[in-house]
Amino acid sequence: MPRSGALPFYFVRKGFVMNTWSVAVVGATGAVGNEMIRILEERNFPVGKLKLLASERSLGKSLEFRGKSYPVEVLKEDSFGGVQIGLFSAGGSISEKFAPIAAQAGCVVVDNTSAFRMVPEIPLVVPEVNPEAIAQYKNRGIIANPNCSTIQMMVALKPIHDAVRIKRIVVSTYQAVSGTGKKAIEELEQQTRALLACQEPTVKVYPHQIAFNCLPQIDVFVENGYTKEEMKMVNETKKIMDPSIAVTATTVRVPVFYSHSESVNIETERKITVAGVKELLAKAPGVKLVDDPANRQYPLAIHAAGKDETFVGRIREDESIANGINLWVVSDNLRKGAALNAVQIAEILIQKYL
Ligand code: NAP
Ligand code: 3JM
Repeated sequence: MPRSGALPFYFVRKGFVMNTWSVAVVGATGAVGNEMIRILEERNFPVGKLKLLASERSLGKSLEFRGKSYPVEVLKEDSFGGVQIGLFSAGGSISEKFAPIAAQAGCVVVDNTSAFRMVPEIPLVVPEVNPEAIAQYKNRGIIANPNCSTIQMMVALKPIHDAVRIKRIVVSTYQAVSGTGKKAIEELEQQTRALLACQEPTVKVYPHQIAFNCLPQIDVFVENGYTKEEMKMVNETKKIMDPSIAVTATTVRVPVFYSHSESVNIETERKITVAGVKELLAKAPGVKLVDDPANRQYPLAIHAAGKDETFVGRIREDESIANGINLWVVSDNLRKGAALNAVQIAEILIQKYL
């Protein structure tokens, strides 16, 4: 039952009763918001009323959902009356201000930003890993969606951790520009065109040119010399999977449009063979094993783009230590890394809790 007393709307269709929900997408015109709308449609989420919210810049725009056009409305403090589920992806400061306002109005917020991820009483959820944490939505009316790079790593590592306990993770990421949003997608395209036409590229979104380059900086630097993105991977992994796991990360932006790739090295308490890891991952929820080096088959960003699974391959024993494994993990950062994970959380929420 929704906390607000805002009752779900029941309607009868072709002889059976269906329960629908009033949903708001905050940041609907953005890269994540757009994917959110597509995934709600694809998965046939029981949307009754749909409210699309963005900034004044989007006033007058409309977006399609199930063949119908919906106007984009300006996000305001009174936007959440009667809304039961809010899918937020308009940036951290917007979530900090508006998620508590929405929760107060009785809307359960699934927040895609880093604003609430490390707040102890707010659950941080990857449905394949810790779906039981969703029950804690009651604490503040907010559920946090992890960072994209953390999500795909958790999906791949959870079965291994359950089997042989992971002690330490060393991860390096190769992250797509779509993780930064629609302006960054345009910037990579424009810089690539400019450079191929022997013109000066314009550098606006990133601190340096991203086309034909790799930037070892994602988000801002913090006091310990790491970036905030790197520390998100460290802290979120501990909160989602196990606080005793040691994690160190290097996060790199690469000139790829969609899908983040990761080189992941793990040290485990008990020995596991490559065959053992493959056996576990072949049946792991949300994972697709692509590991056939003889035929040059391994996960690729261009193949993962537009897909729901987390692709894992290049599984090798780390011969430099007793119990070590290397893996290559690739997933669509806007889907499993953001919108799909949020919609999966909302699905569990309505099936089990509301
Ligand atoms: P984007 O393409 O730049 O889109 C930003 C969205 O936020 C747009 O809809 C924009 O509306 C809206 N917005 C900006 N300022 C606003 C305001 N003052 N009031 C209302 N709406 C406002 O960015 P994105 O890639 O979709 O990412 C958005 C956020 O999602 C990020 O900042 C991040 O916190 C989060 N994110 C999370 C993950 C994850 O891994 N979970 C991944 C990517 C992003 P206009 O079009 O009107 O400007
Ligand atoms: C702000 O690829 C990326 O840059 C990560 C996605 C992202 C995030 C996030 O989810 O951690 C982009 C911009 C954030 C944030 O901190 O909310």
